[in-house]
Amino acid sequence: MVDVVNKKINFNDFLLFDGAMGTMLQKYGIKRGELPESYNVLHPEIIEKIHLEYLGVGSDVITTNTFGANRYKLKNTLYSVEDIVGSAVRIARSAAKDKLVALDIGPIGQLMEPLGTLSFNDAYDTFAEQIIIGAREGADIIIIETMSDIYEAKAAILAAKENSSLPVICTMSYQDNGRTLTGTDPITMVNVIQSLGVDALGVNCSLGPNEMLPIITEILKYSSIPVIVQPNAGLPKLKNGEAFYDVNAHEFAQYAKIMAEMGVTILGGCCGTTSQHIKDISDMLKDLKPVKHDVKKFTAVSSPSLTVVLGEDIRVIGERINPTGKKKLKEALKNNNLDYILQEGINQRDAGADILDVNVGLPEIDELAVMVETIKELQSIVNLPLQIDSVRPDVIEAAVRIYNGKPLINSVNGKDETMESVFPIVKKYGACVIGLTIDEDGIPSTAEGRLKVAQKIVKRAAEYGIDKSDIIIDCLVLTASAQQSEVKETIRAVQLVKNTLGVKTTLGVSNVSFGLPRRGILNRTFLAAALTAGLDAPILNPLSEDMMSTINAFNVLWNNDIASKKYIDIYSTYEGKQTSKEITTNKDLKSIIIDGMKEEASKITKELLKTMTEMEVVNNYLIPSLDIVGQKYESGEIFLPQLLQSADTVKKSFQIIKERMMASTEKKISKGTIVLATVRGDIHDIGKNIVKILLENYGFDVIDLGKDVHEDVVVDAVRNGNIKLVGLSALMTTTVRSMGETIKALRDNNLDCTVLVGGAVLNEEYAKMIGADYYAKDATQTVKFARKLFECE
Ligand code: THG
Repeated sequence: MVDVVNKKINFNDFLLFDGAMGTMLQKYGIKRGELPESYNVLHPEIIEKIHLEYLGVGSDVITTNTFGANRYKLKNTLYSVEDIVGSAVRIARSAAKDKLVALDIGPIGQLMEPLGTLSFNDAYDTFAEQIIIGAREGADIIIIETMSDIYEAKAAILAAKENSSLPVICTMSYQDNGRTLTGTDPITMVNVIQSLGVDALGVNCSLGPNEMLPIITEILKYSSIPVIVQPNAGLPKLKNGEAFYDVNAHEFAQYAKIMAEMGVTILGGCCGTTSQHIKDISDMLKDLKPVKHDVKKFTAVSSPSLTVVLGEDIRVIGERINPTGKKKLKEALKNNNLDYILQEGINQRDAGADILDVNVGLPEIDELAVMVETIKELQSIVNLPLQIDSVRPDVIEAAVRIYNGKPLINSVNGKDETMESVFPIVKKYGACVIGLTIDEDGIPSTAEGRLKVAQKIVKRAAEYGIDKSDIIIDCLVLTASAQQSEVKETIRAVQLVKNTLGVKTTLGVSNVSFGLPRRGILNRTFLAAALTAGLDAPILNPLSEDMMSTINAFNVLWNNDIASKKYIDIYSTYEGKQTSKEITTNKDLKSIIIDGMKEEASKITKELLKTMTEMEVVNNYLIPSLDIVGQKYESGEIFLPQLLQSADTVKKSFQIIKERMMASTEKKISKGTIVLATVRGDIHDIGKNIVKILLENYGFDVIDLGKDVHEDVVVDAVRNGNIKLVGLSALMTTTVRSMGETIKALRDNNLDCTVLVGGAVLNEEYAKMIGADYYAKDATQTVKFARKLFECE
């Protein structure tokens, strides 16, 4: 019988994890290409020995050997998830005795939609399978680690919480620019992941302890739950074809001490760390007490790479994705014309909105399906946090579940029934929520009455475990035409609620003017008054110049815009803005590509081909737009998701162009053919796949040999295709050597091709050493190089 007692874990004290599994397995002779997880079945005694070694030097928690034990990574192996996870947990469980076993959950190894093909639900099912087995076999903790996509992390956390009652820890891996691969920064990670109800969060892998310090500093500023750090033993170096890490145990423990003094309470090691590293930390911790880090609660919503904090600046919530009074939008919703909605989102973003309200409630459509579709599409195009606006709890839940980030729910109110149905969703999915000051008795006519409702909402929310920092109160704007005497009561209420409850506030500003002429005049005047009362996040039409300029002016007059800098920037050379309608209809292919509007791209490309040749479209539109996107990516203005979205949009144009060319002449559009392969022994092909997408969208033909490719296969492909450029990738420290062997095979066969290499553990120096011609540090570099090579021919 397995011991399935759920141990109490004391997160108030230090908790010491173990170090690397892979590094220890190498010590015990694992070979390149061997699946580390297969050792659970083939050599359980070695896995047990490693666990015992870590326990022997003071680990409180050992981590199961299940990093890659998911159905995708095990697909073409002899092993099932059941075998690998089941045996791993049983080995750890019996080794651990009264110490803790953490079920290790690593990334699936596929790109999530819309970057790749893995859907949110598939990711969830994949994780759920691992978690159910792990929990059944007696794991004490679930550790979701090395996540670089926060969407995948969310799927894993939901799977853990819905399929077990175990504590959940989640760590993400950062690049040296302080963000994860898909662009998440520390505040966003904390805001999203902490809200999903994990027990601890932090950083692991990719970086050494020194490089992690600035990221840890940021995380500690925002996290009100325990923070965990598991660094690599430095940055990878290469010697004799193998990667190694050179921060020794003593030095590693010194860093761990610094981290503990900063407020980190859970420590351990990732790649390159051994039992010696853990021993030194264990010894070091004996003289230390956990340090409480002070965290100020904050109110913020997040997209995957942008967190909007309320209260620091006036934050604009764009109201335009709402069919009320909008004939065209109603039509678009009925005809399932998502492009129209996406364009509304883009226009509002470009006009300066910080958050977008999304309301698709029309009686004649399937609101739930349309909402989910709209959220999916919108979040792939517009990098702003979204506000989910519906009166139906089922619609709200479906939307916040698939939302990538921390959303704002619009709304709950003081009615018992509404609170009972919406608060559980707010809590479970870690959202912010707008609380309307209305209840069973209607909208109180006085400010004091509305405060009472707001107090009731905050109190009831607390019973569900929702902090008031996640509540934004809306004191409700009445229309001047119908309830003139109560308009100023709303302004008074904003002030009263803010001062009494200390919550952030919002108002649907444009409500004030319904039924009166020249609504803009009333809207902007009311807005100014509400801002002086302390309104934090007005819901308004950002395309209205009057509204946005009122906010800019307010920020000068209220001393928010220091030295009027922003105001002067905007207005010193200002010559009036285009109106919204012009923005919408004059879209050219370049901005469509930069915005990533896939469907529009096909349409406009067809238009352009009426007056231009195929190559003119490619050279005047497609390539220059991709260049702009590439520059934005390099400068950190956009991140991988946006880069790939634009690349995909170009693909749509290319399809049209290719079809056209096939139909007309024999002319080839291909700019050259490139062979890509992930080298022998390595099954991590995300990097190679990203490169492939980009190359294809620049007009190159790609022969993708796949992953774990033997050097002979590469040689054959290059010879048969008379290939001039080969791209090789390897991610693992154990497989970079295959890269050298592949290059050697190409050279030995006298093939006249240029070889470009890339991968996480590589660098310029090593690339030279193994005889590669070029090292590409990311996908855009590969494209740059390919263009140079082929355009010079
Ligand atoms: N509080 C909260 N949410 C809200 C409101 C609120 N959501 C809805 C609404 N009020 C805020 N949103 C809008 C959206 C559109 C308009 C007003 C408020 C509007 N539409 C024009 C009309 O109806 O004539 C059409 C404008 C156009 O075509 O551009 O005015 O108070 N929490």
